[in-house]
Amino acid sequence: MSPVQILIAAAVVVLIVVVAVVLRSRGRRAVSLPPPKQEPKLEARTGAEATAKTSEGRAVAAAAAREAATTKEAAAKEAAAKEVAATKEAAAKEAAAKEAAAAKEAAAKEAAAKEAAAAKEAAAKEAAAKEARAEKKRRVETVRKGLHATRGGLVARLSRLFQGKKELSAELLTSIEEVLITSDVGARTTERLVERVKQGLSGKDLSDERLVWEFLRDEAQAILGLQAEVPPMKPGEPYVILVLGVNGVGKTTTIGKLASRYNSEGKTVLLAAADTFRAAAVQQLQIWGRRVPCEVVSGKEGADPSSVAFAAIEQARAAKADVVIVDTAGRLHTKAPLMDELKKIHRVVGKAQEGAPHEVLLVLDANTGQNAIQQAATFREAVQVTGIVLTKLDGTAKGGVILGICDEQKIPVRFIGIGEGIDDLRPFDAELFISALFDDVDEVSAAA
Ligand SMILES: Nc1nc2c(ncn2[C@@H]2O[C@H](COP(=O)(O)OP(=O)(O)OP(=O)(O)O)[C@@H](O)[C@H]2O)c(=O)[nH]1
Ligand SMILES: [Mg+2]
Repeated sequence: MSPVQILIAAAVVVLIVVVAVVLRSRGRRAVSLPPPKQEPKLEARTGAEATAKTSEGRAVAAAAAREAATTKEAAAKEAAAKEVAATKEAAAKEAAAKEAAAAKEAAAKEAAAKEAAAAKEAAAKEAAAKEARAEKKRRVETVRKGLHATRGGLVARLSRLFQGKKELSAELLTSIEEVLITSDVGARTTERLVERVKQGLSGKDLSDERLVWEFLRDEAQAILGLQAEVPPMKPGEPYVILVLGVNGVGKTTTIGKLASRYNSEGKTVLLAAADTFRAAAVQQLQIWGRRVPCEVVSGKEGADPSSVAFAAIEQARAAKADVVIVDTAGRLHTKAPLMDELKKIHRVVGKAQEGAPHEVLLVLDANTGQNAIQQAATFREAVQVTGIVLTKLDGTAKGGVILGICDEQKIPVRFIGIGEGIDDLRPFDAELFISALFDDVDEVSAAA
């Protein structure tokens, strides 16, 4: 063999050996490894890879899908939550709106109800005020009728004086003084009033008559505005009124009218006939007792007037009567025994009932003018007079005396008598009296 052949042969041997070694090593690896997979063909391998890739992709896709699903779910959840929240919010809003609307409606209803109530109240008030005005007008009219003569006298004369006057002259002042004096206003009160007129109206334009009447009204109001202090009535205790006054002024008549007033207020009244000097006096009171009607307690003719008053109060206490009115004799007040007797009655009445007499009313006849002022002075020296009853104002032009009595004696007027009828006694109301006397002066001046 040629060296070349030898070389080739050697190379072949080496190759065989190498191949054998390689094969062996592969065979050994095949033992430790899982049965060798048959080397797939290229297309198969590519499929597997693709499969592997696909499963990976699927996993990824699945993951992605899962993620997507999760995201979707989350989104859905979020959306649902949002929707729920939105629904909730909408519901809340709707509820709030409903509530607000209901509240508004309720408020509107309440406001309307309030308004209606206020309107009703206002209407009721207005109606009451109207009625009160009408009632006041009626009362003023009644008193005005009663004061007809005084308006025709004092007021008409004053009115005539002021008519056409531009200023207050000395001559006008003298005329005013004369009218006041002759209307029984009283000397001292006249003097004071003229002085006030001088101060108040000097330098003023008197052609505006309203000014003059307003001034006179105010002055009269200041004099008559004394308030009577009347103690309150206590249930179960008789309220005792002692009635004084000279002969014929109207005591018994006033007592009858007063009893009727209290009776119509639902009070039980008892009259004490303590004028025991005349049988006719007792009978006159009994007639009133039947008219009212109320009980009359009397004693024997000539009995002690104090004992009759005492017995009447005892009877009233036993019978739980509300009011006892004591009639007294009216003999001339200038006789000392009468005043002593009145003091005694006053004392005894106080013993019969604590705090009695609750009122001591002095009855004065407006017709007696100046004399009435004098009577007031005399009676109040004997007993504490708490109020005046000025009677027969309906028949006199001298009603101006009321100014003198209040101004000089400082005793408040409690009632006025404006007629003989049972209803012709009015509680004295200064404002109403002044209105009845001075208002609508044109009427009196036209009538004068
Ligand atoms: N016009 C009018 N007459 C009245 C008024 N008050 C009383 N009289 C009348 O005056 C008269 C006398 O009244 P009386 O009540 O008897 O007087 P009195 O004070 O009791 O008299 P004596 O008991 O005698 O002291 C009677 O005719 C009454 O009708 C009144 O306000 N106006
Ligand atoms: Mg009498």
